[in-house]
Amino acid sequence: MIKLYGPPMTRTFRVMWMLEELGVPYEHVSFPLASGTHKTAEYLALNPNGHVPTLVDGDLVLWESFAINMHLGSVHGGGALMGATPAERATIYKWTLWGACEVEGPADTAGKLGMKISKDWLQTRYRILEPTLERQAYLAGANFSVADLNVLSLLYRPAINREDVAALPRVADWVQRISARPAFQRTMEKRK
Ligand SMILES: N[C@@H](CCC(=O)N[C@@H](CS)C(=O)NCC(=O)O)C(=O)O
Repeated sequence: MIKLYGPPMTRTFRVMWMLEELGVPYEHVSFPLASGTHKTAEYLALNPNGHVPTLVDGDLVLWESFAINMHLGSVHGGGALMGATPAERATIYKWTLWGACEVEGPADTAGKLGMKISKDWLQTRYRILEPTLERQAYLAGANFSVADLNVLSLLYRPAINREDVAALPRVADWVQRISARPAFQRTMEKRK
């Protein structure tokens, strides 16, 4: 059985949500970060970064939450969440890397330097989503995909305030539609 390490209030949340969307059973090894479990030799053997989440799927040990989600989307649920065509799959990579490189990375670095990211900065980033969501219902096309899950999960990081996208109509509507998904709601319950 798949094993997922990490507490729900971290990026582990997005992997829990992905597993819930796919209906894949898993063993959840949760611990408070304050326990330092993710810095023990045993854990570092799985993930030398000493970060969460880590996923163990048979012989495969994976870290990097977005990579984990793309792996899960490729091997489970008939690949339905990883795009129907090579172009959709490439678009999923695009949005996922955009989330990591253009939003989460800079926001985390700012936090580590004791800087608070501004509403303007966040809006500039999220405004990028508007034209795509004007043309189509979801980031990679007509259907919900890993791209939506990965990018929306950014808005559930404590450093990023969801209210900041309220002025972007298409993004706000997309947030509302996706947050209403039963798998998302079930995962939020587990986060409490
Ligand atoms: N890029 C990595 C970042 C992982 C990461 O920084 N996780 C945080 C929790 S959200 C963590 O492990 N923090 C504890 C620490 O750095 O000691 C990913 O997406 O998985």
